[in-house]
Amino acid sequence: MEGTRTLREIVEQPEAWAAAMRSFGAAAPEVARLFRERDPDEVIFTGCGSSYYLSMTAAASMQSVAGLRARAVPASEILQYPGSVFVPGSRPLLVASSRSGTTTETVRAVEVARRRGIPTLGLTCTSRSPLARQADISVHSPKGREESVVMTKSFSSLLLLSLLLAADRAGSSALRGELRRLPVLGRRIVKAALTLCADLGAGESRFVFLGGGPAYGIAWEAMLKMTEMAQRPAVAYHPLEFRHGPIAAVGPETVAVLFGSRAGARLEADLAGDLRRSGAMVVSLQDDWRGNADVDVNVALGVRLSDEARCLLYAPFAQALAYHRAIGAGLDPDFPRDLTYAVHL
Ligand code: F1P
Repeated sequence: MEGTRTLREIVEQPEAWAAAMRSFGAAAPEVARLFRERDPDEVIFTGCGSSYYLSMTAAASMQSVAGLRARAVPASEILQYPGSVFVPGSRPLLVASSRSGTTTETVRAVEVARRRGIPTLGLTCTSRSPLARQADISVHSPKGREESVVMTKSFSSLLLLSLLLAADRAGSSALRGELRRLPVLGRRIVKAALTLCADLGAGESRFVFLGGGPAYGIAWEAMLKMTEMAQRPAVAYHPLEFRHGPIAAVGPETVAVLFGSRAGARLEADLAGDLRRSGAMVVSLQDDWRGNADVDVNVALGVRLSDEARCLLYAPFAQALAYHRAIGAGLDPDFPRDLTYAVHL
């Protein structure tokens, strides 16, 4: 049957998260030593495709919870424009994520960093990979590896590793406690996502994904999933940026999915109203149902998590929506057109 692998891997996510947690726990002392010895004043997260998008969420979370300067940069930029990434005199640490551990740009970005004496940490689903060999330390997502070309459980389990890293750097037992709840919460969320998304957007042709702060990376990942699996036009923006031009192209053929936050709840609710008035079908995901009542589909997760931890639970909705729209269009999500498991240059 079409899409069986992808569907299975979406469902397997909570198990992969639990395994990633154990794996991070085992590696934590070594990671702490690297930070202690090298004392970085900045963390640069990198990767390609989904691994770059998870880096965006990781960087936003690291900086806001640990107060450590952090940003995400596509691995290709490190290769081509290292001078625009690394600041002379600073002490960065590079965190490179890659499911395969073989993507050329990511492996080469680690080589570039090493040549500059920059410490490197790899996050990967493949422990015996060029990335794992190149990086000073690598942390493994043991159940994140997929058969499918598109990244689902690898994305969320690598993201979880990076959030655990942020919680560790922050010394935040609150965030650690939240992350520990995710495997159990995930089972209910994955089921809910697959049910909710079965027909959602089946009649619409364009998708807009909006998320701010840590959810910005999730919005991009949702855009990528829709593009890869369902080959539907999709864009991603920071929520309030959307009024600055892109809203002009919204109409009844548009589904706007808002990955809501606590931090921006009120302004995001106003935006949802404007999107609706522009004719879009508005789907709002947040923790609390009171966040956005005036929308077409109101998904209240009811999980009482911080914006950083809740991001991980948004991923299954992004994946399920793209999966169902691919199946609905007669496409096989397991074999997206012109894509390979990893890009080798
Ligand atoms: C990254 C990636 C995937 C994308 C595509 C090619 O791979 O860009 O996100 O879906 O299939 O590879 P990796 O570096 O995480 O292995």
